[in-house]
Amino acid sequence: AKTKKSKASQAASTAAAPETPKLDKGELKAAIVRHLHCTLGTDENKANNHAWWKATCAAIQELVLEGLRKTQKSHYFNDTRAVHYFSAEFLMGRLLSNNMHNLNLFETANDALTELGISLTDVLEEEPDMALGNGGLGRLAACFIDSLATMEMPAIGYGIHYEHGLFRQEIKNGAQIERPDSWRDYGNPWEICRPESIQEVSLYGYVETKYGDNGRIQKEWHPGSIVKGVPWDIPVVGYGGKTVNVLRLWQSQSSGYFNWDVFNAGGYVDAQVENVQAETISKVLYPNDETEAGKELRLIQQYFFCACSLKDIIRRYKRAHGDDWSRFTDQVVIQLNDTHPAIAIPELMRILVDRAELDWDKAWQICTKTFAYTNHTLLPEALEKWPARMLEKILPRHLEIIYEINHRFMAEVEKKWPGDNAIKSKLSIIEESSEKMVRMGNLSVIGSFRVNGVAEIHSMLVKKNLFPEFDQLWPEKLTNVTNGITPRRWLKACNPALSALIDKKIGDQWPLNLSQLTELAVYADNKTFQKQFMKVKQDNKVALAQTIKELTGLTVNTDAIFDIQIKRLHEYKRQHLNLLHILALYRRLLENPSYDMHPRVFIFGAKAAPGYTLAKDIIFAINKVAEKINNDPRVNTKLQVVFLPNYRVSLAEKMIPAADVSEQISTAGKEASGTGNMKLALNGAVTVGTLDGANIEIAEEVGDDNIFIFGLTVDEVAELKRKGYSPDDYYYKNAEIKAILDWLETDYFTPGKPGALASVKHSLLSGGDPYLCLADFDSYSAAQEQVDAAYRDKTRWAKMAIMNTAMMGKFTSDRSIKDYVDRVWNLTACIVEN
Ligand code: T68
Repeated sequence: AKTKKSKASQAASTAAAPETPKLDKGELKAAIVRHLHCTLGTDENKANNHAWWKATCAAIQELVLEGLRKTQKSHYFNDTRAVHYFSAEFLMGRLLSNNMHNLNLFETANDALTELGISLTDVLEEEPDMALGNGGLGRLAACFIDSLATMEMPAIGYGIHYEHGLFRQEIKNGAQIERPDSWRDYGNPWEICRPESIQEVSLYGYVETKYGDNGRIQKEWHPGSIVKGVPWDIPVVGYGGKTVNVLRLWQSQSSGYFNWDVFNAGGYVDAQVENVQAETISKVLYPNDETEAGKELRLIQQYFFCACSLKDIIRRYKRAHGDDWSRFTDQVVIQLNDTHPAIAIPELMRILVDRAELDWDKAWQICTKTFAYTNHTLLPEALEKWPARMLEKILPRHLEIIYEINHRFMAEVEKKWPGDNAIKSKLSIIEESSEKMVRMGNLSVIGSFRVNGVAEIHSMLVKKNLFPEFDQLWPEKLTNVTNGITPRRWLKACNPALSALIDKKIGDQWPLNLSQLTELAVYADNKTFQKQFMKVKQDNKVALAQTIKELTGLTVNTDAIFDIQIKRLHEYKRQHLNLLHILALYRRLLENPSYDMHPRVFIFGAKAAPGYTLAKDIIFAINKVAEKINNDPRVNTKLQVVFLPNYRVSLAEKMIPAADVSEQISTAGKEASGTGNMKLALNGAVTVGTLDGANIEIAEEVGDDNIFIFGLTVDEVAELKRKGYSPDDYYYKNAEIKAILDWLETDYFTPGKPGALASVKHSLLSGGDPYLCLADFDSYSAAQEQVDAAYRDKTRWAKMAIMNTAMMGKFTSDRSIKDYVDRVWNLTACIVEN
């Protein structure tokens, strides 16, 4: 195996090791009991696990808030430059276990609760996930703010305080049902309301053009409605507990400009309508990942949190620098997590030009030194565009500003490519289709000083296919920052047994310097270490089997290969390719009962966007096939299929440590990066994957012997599409594919209901198989045979698993943050004294 170390993987965090805990067991016990009494009004005899959870959170929060106060004081006195991470999503998961780990209080808390007769594990299970995000993009934001605090960087996350996060998924008769998520119903012990920092946001109305004394044209926006933004702060504790940053989430509220006319006419109830409308803004997270719904409320959500956040930033800046804007870009950098917060660009221009009365060029200079933009997708259906008419109605002044930005930019394009109208129409922020549209991607590139993709290949494709002319115009602007994950949550906290084993071998500093894991590589062939490593994996599998039993009633074989695919359900992620292979195995076993394979349990977790019919059909198909196979005694000793409902961060934490195989099988060129691939490999799962996103960089790190790569490459995909891809060719030429697809149309899996799974088949034939499942099927199936052979060689497999853990150093989010700090944000750490 390669032992090459990438430059990036040598990134060392600036943070120091966690110190001795700030509380001993006795003090923590006393604090928990005190909160049980004085915060919750109950006592040790009456308290249930939920009360114990709240009391424990409150005890921990005391220390968190002390750290927060010191951090804010330190940032204030040092007048630090800070990054402001704007994201419509933060997928935080649970906070208690994480905060205890980062404060080095986990063991102490465990002992304290044990002495009180309470199980910490049970207490942790009481915490609802903070699921304010859809998937990878939202979880990336959560990992990044963890790393920023750990590395003692002045940073603040800005987002939306959704009342309902991503829906809770139930499976009824095999189908996905969406239920509302109510994560705050019984209170959230972590968040702090800051009424002193409420902001007001304008919407609708019209723009008045006036002439100032100097003859200058002045624009005044007369809003039609005003809403309040109430900030809720969630402390973000760095590992070691020194820096505690905040995640500030805005909740919308009626501005209280009561509709008195209606009220006086006796319409007390009707007058509340306005309140309801205002409060709707932060009611619910849109559950669509990778598609743009174009809904008015979504645009209002985006503007709402950007406007609140900018006001908040400017208020803080003015407190230190008054009306002198000359230092703004020294103090403030704003990272746009995809285009969702792109409306912040014209909003800052509006503030600078209309309010601060800076001239346009000066304002634009400030703006383009403030923003940087991360692109997370190349899928055309995910690139945000807003109808100009919608913008005009909601944000009339912003539309004017966007036109002005575009007008000036078009002049630049004319200089570079004189007379080239094709390039102009491609680069324009305005798309002149039947309905005029505003392209938020173009706006983001034009308004930012740096633009990054999230894995090497993705950034290359951003330059080559998505924004090639922008790259020619500004060769320095487009760059790459490969994603990462926090090893604190995704190894130390979620896999305590493996963490303890690693500590014993290489010491306990790896959570801060993940490259140290390479020191495990020398033990990859060591029989004793292999045994210890695989024993941990086995125990984790037994624990997951227990969870599977509780959630589905199914007893799985823990000697089988645990083969896991966990991610949002999407055609491009190809859960249905996995399903086709499962069907192939099923057929082979039926045709040949002695078909030679190691027992395997295929485990899925996935939510489908509620309006994405085919994605829901694929979930239904997986569940129906699972039901049939699991109840078929002819095969179920070798083959089992599990669909775990309601996949989310806390469930991922239970599944990932138990995985033998990690399925990363997107069509090459479609998955920007992936981050689940990193989490699974870090926990010793071996990847079956395409040359897509970060899989490529994972393969570089672990070496070809420790990963199963299959399928068409990006270039081969392009070539096949260019030549004209016809799935029928594969259907008619490959008897196994034909048999499987035809099987799906019978009533074999849905007795009495033939055709219930037909949509999956049709998407792959008449539907054109847009993601090339059939083209990649044979290669995938061959890779799976190699997996089977490798697993049966126990020594070989143990070595592969160890090498995966050992070589994941590059993928710590600390390294990603270091890349952003060096190449985009230009920040310096601010050491917070204890
Ligand atoms: C993901 N994107 C990428 N989008 O798919 C994944 N989209 O490859 C990458 O690793 C990850 O971002 C982090 O960079 C998403 O998760 C969304 O969730 C989303 C949500 C709303 C609208 C569009």
